[in-house]
Amino acid sequence: MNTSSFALFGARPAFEKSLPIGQLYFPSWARYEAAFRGVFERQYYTNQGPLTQQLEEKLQQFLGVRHAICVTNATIGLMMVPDAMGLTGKVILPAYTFIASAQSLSWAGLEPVFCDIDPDTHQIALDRIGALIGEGVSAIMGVNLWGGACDPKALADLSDAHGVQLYFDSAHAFGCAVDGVRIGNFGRAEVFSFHATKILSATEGGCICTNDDELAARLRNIRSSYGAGKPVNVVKTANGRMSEAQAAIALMSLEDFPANRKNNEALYRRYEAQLQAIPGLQMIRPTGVSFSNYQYVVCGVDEREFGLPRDMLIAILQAENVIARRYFYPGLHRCIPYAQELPQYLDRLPDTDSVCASCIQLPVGAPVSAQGVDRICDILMRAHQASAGIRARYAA
Ligand code: T4K
Repeated sequence: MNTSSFALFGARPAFEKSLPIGQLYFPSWARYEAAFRGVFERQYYTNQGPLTQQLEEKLQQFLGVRHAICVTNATIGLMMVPDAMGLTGKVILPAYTFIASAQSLSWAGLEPVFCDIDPDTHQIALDRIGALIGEGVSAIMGVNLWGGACDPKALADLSDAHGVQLYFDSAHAFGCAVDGVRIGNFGRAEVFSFHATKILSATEGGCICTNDDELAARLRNIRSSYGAGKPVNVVKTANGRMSEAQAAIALMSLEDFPANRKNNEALYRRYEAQLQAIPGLQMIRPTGVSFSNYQYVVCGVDEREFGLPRDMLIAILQAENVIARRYFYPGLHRCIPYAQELPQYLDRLPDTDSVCASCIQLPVGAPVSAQGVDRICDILMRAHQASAGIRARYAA
C-alpha cells in the first residue's frame, strides 16, 4: 500500500487543528460569564466561599459520600491524605500510574513499594500485593485507572487481612461505580482530579472523599483553617484551598456530567466497533466497574500483528495532528528519583514494563467528533495495511 497518503511523509494532515488527549469539556461562554459575574459581585474569591461550599454539598449528594473536601488539585489532595491517616514507613502502589501518585508519598516522607499490574486491565496485580506486605508497610494506595477500578472490595479484604490501611488515587474515576456504589466510598479516603483533562473539570482542582468523620476533620484542618469546621490538632497544615473560580467551573461541569459521559460512551463505542477490525490493536476496556465515565480510550499495540512499533504509530498519528500519547511512560520505578533510590524494582515489574512499551492513548472527549473517530480509525487501519512500506520509509 502507498505511504504517500500519510502526513508523516508529506501529505496534508488529516486534521487541521490538533486533537489532544484530554476531556476538555467546558461550558458555553454565556454560562461561564453568568457564573463569574456572581463571584465578582460578591467580591469573595477564595477561602471556602459559597460556591466551594455548594460544590462540596453537591458532590456529597452525587457520590453518596459523607465528606467531599475540595482541594486545589489531586496532587495536593494525595499529599495531604497520608498525614491525615497517620501513615508511616512504606506504601504499596502500582508502578503504572501518573508520577503524582508516587510523588505524594515522597512529599509525605514515605517510601513507595512498587507493585506490578495486570497486563489485561492495567490495574494493580492483586495476586502480587501479599508478597510485598512486609516490614514497615502501613498502607496500600489503590489506583483506579482509565475509568475502571482496581477491585476496591478485594483490596479491602487484603488490607484488613494484613492490618494495613487502604486509600485510593481515583483521579481517573469520577462518576464511576462498583456494583452500584460510586467510587469515592471505598477505603479510608479517595482522591479525585478535576483537571481540565478529566471529565469533571475545574481547570485545576480535585477533592478528597471519605466516610470517616474524624479523618475528614483532620483533612479539613490540614487543607487550611478556612472550612476547617471543628478545629482538631494536626501536625502539618497546607494551602489546598479551591478558589471560587474553580468551584464555579466545577459546578457547571457536574451539571454537564451526564451529557459529557454519554458523549464519551458514544465515542468509545464507535472506536470499539472499528478498532476490533484492526489486527494488533487491543482496546483496554474499563473493567471492575458497573458504570464507567469512559474518560480514556487506551489500546495495546502488538507490534508483530499490527506491523509497526507503538512509537512509530504515535509518530504517524501526531503528524496527522492526532496527539496520541504513550501513557504512562516509563513506569514509576524507572523515573527519577525512584530508579536510583530504589533500584530493586528495575527488574521486578515485567508487566508494567511491557504495558509501558506498548500502550497508546487516543483522543476522546470534547475535542473529538464522531466523524473524527472514524478518521482516526481510518488512519490506524491504513497504517496497519501500509506497515511494511512505512517501516521501510521510516528507516530510510
Ligand atoms: N493520579 C493520577 C492517576 C493522575 O492521572 C493524575 C493526573 C493525578 C493523580 C494528579 O492529578 P492533578 O494534580 O493533575 O489534579 C496530564 C494532567 O495534567 C494530569 O492531570 C493527568 N493526571 C495526567 C495523566 O495528564 P500532562 O502533563 O500529560 O498533560 P498535558 O498538559 O500534556 O495535556 C494533555 C493533552 O491535553 C495535551 O495534548 C494538551 C491538551 N490540553 C491540555 C490542557 C491542560 C489542552 O489542549 N488544553 C489544556 O488546557 O498531564
